[in-house]
Amino acid sequence: MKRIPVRKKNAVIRRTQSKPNSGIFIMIPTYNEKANIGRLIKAIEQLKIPNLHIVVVDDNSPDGTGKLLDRLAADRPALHIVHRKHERGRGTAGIEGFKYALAQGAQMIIEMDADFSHHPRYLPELIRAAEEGDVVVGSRFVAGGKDMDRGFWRHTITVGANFYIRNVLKIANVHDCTSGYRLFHRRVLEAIKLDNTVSLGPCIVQELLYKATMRGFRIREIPIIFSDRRAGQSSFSWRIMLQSFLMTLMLKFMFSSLRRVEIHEK
Ligand SMILES: Nc1nc2c(ncn2[C@@H]2O[C@H](COP(=O)(O)OP(=O)(O)OP(=O)(O)O)[C@@H](O)[C@H]2O)c(=O)[nH]1
Ligand SMILES: [Mg+2]
Repeated sequence: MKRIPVRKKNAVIRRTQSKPNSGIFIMIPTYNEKANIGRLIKAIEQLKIPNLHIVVVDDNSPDGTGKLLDRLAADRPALHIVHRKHERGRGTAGIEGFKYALAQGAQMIIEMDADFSHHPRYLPELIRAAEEGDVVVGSRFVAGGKDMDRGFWRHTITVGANFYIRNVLKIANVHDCTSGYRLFHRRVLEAIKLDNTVSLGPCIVQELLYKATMRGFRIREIPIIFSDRRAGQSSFSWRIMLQSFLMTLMLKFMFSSLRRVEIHEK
């Protein structure tokens, strides 16, 4: 299958010349994940999930993740790479990946991190649970889930952040609001209007969850054991934490008037 580079603003997208399909897309944002991403892609392939595509959005990682991805994609028609040359940020990268998957005709889109904190062994269960929910969250804080190996401070920050977000944004029915391991049905991402998102960084996780609940979509949680990144440098910083804290207030301020409408089928 011939690969054509498509230029879109600052992004160079490599995609296959195939008709849009109706499968499942896994969207993985990467920044300096050379030590993880190849192994993750192979681990996902071993699950042999039918009609599965992977789209990786790389922000010109200095460690050469992008070049590695191009090599991997050369003989994998179901692996799509979006290279962003000048933009940076977990938030906007994720949105770019979602938009790419929607344009390809994806019916379900799963987002996950590249560093094995989100283990691929949970993918089949996420997909199964999608029969009962519009969004399925891989959750550390339901029975059977766990936040493992993360050290006292990271764990405490995660628990505190969840308490804060659940209460400020009033999404008490979701136990793990900061989990970026999730499945969305296509209809959810279409309703959320991805072009109107405001989060640049990791706060995008809360923003999409908040907007999905405000629009009445059904959220399901399945337990996952989250472990610390397998390789590479942690990107956590106090600045990111403060940004997320303030962004949560801003989300409340900006979007609390979104109507809670029941738009899911059933
Ligand atoms: N494209 C893109 N991906 C990013 C960016 N920042 C982080 N990511 C990716 O987003 C996912 C989550 O980021 P992580 O660095 O794992 O964040 P974290 O889990 O809170 O913290 P650590 O695992 O301790 O680093 C990973 O796959 C990252 O490679 C970015 O600026 N651009
Ligand atoms: Mg991580």
